[in-house]
Amino acid sequence: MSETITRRNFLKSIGLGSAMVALRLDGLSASSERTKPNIIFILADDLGYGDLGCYGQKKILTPNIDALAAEGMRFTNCYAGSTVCAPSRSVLMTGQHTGHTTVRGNTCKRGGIVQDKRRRVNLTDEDVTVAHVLRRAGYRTGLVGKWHLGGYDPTAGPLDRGFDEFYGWLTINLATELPHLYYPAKRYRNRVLYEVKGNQQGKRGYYHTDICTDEAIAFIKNNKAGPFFLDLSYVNPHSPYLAPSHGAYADKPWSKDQKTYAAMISYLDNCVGRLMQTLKGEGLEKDTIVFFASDNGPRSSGSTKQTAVVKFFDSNGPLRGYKRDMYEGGIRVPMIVRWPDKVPKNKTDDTLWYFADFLPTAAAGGSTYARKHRRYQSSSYTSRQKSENAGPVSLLGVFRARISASRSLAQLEGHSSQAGSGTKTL
Ligand SMILES: [Ca+2]
Repeated sequence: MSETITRRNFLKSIGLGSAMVALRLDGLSASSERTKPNIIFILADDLGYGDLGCYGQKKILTPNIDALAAEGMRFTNCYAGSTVCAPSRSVLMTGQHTGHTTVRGNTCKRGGIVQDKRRRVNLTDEDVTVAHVLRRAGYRTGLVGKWHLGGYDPTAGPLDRGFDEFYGWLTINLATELPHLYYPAKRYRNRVLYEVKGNQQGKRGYYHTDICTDEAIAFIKNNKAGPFFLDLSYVNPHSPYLAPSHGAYADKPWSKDQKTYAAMISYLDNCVGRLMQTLKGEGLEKDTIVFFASDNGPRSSGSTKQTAVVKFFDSNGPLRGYKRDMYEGGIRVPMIVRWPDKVPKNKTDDTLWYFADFLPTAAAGGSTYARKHRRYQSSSYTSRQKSENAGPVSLLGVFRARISASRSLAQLEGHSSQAGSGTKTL
């Protein structure tokens, strides 16, 4: 008989069930007033491994995300939770693989709620999310954008699953929501569904990516005393292809869909730039870990036009397959981590890890978590390296190892530079 992990057991096991919550992230100096860094996880939707300049993209401009990579670590072997949206996000939120996490597909065959001929399940009261863990550790937790883990259950939204604040949308209703995904008439602000200015009566005045960015910036400013956890879940470049303009691609000899797809990614990139400017402006840069990833590979199914677009841009890079395919192109995703002075700059790293490792990394409770629950968890980069089933673990050790290696290298280079300058004095 397998043991069931309850939320209470889980929190108890990682030391959060008691009043003495001592969780902290390593890496900050003892003299620092802030012992818990802010955490921002930026998630793109259906962005391919090859869609960013820093991952080899030649046609689409992504200078701001490339700058994140130049200022941090770019991982080449990071895997999403699954090949489609909902289960990938469920893995990210719960730290459990798709054999154990509750939401294992965008739709399901039993359980859950049926609506519009689709059956969906939701994260349950028993599920523990990274937001639960960080909130118990003193973090203000916010989700901006796409949730997709509520099924059709209105009582399973982000505010019911560990988040203090929510600005966005719940579950796709394909018939009514998808055509309006990028210019929504209504969005949630916490539990209130409000009318979005500029998008009433079919008008297209306020692009969804701008809405998300504005809400994210407001969340950062309102919570700058920290610590905060912001899950910023954009929908670019998920279909339907829709952008405010074709921008830098207007005069390219491309199809309309190709121009729009490129513009959607560059628009996302611009919003990431706005977000980073906010962090700098508020003096939060060094105290904030920024993750950037995609929830699965580039979309090719749906129409031959979509396939033509992602093939044109080589959106899966050197990998085989696309979204929904259990091949590398469906599940291996861009992953950048930026944390000044705590992860090295401009470092490409082939460490093997995946979305389930985010929870223990964020909580720095990985070792305890893995030890207690290894039988429930998949193998992780550590277990693959050590050939044992250790379960998801914190990546902080990888960050520390790489930064110390970089410092050693810098010291060596500095030493040889000094030696070099010394030999020049004739
Ligand atoms: Ca997706």
